[in-house]
Amino acid sequence: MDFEVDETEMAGERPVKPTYTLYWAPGTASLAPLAILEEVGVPYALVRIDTRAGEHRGAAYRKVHPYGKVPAMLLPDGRPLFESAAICLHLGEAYPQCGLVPESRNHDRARLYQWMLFLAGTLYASYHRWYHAEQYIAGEAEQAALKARTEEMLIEQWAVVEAQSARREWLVGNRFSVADIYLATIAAWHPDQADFARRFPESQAIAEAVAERPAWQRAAALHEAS
Ligand SMILES: N[C@@H](CCC(=O)N[C@@H](CS)C(=O)NCC(=O)O)C(=O)O
Repeated sequence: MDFEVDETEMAGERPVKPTYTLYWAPGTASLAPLAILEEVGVPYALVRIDTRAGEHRGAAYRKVHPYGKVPAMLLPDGRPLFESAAICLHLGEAYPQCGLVPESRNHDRARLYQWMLFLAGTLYASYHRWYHAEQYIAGEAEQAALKARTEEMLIEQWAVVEAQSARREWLVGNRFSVADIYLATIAAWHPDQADFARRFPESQAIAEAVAERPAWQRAAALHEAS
């Protein structure tokens, strides 16, 4: 099975050949690397993966993502990279002039890794369990119980982020970074957005600040239009 590569110039007016290829699907964490590509302003191509049709499980896609998940990315040299947080961190580090990651010798860089892994490994995993309880346990009652417990865990986990963001404009070192983009991506998955805003006003403020950025808006428009 071959994928249709959309070489539409997504990065503004630059008439250049794409260097990155992002494999994406609506409603997934591909929004985060897409927003970062837009922030950085490098040319890229998009390949939409039809997860409903099971395209992500096919042999062709598994050459890009061996575990068959979205997102994944081909780097300019053609090598694949998967795990949304790794893609975000790599893009941020590849363009230090854009300031999306703190300097490598700065302690804030360590904090950035901490929050990216917490968001991706802990919160993302909880949302996955909440939305796809059937992948974790059989039986309707068991799934309902798992979801209820996961909702409690989500509250506990966001409280950790919230305590860190209190009185700070951004999550890491008081400057915008890939962690804020990742936070906004994950926060949008919360099943009750009003409750989220009420419980976690600082995290909500970060998500809203990210949503004001033109790069985010271009990326979100693509995700939402699909
Ligand atoms: N840890 C991975 C998780 C990727 C993941 O679970 N992606 C979901 C979409 S949010 C997916 O591909 N689901 C399709 C499936 O599992 O069938 C990442 O951050 O990239």
